[in-house]
Amino acid sequence: MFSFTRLISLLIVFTGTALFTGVQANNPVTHYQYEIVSTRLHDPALFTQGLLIDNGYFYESSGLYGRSLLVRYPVKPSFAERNRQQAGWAKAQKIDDKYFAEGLTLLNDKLYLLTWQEQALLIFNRETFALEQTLPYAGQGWGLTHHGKTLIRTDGSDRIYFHQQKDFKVINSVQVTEQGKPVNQLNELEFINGKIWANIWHQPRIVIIDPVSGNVEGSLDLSEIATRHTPPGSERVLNGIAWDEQQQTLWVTGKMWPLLYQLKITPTE
Ligand code: DDQ
Ligand code: CA
Repeated sequence: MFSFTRLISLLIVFTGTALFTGVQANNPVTHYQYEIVSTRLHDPALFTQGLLIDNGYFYESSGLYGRSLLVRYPVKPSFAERNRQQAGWAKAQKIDDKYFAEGLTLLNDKLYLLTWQEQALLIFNRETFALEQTLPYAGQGWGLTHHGKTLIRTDGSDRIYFHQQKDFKVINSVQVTEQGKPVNQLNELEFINGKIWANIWHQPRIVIIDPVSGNVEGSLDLSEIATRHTPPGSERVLNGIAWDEQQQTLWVTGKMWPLLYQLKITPTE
């Protein structure tokens, strides 16, 4: 016999599930718009992987086997650089040929650099760029940023991994979904005001992710800028997001792009 209480509990379970999936599917995505505040020359030799700003300087990692690099250059170009109309580096460090450099972040006085398939995290002195430590990890390395002492990594999938700083052990991970659907190929990252901003490989778009739920809360369409620099089918894709804390603007570039763009971001009405 079907008891009344059993019927009621089934009803509660069903409505609960329906409500839950309903909420997931309706999670609204805020669309952001941008205004180009300025541009800066970017060395088109750089196969941009990681990008960040600290104390008036860009720090950038450049990929590919046999030519990976770590570079630093001022956000405001020098007079000489402007005059010669070509981008220059203030400091550069060649990465060992066996590595394909990927995501980059700066925490305290160390630069943390991921490698694509080599399962090695390289830790450099921020001033001298001397390699100080190498730590192992499992899986691929794509994007890297941090929040406090927690390092945040992508691996080209729909997951974001949280690592503790001292030994790079994974402490947590979250799946990224947009209106309930997984978002794959997450690449370069930037932690801005409590949210994770990520660009997606081969897409001219940045998503804004809640680090706790993995839910995509915002989206920034950069196709107008990307089409200027990405020929169809090429690897010269949008990659590189850096937050300018002083100016409250977002800098973006791409692999082998000749420019960096400084953007003022606002939600669309
Ligand atoms: N990843 O950075 C997305 C993880 C890997 C990119 C690999 C692209 C290699 C293509 C080589 C093209 C040479 C210009
Ligand atoms: Ca970044």
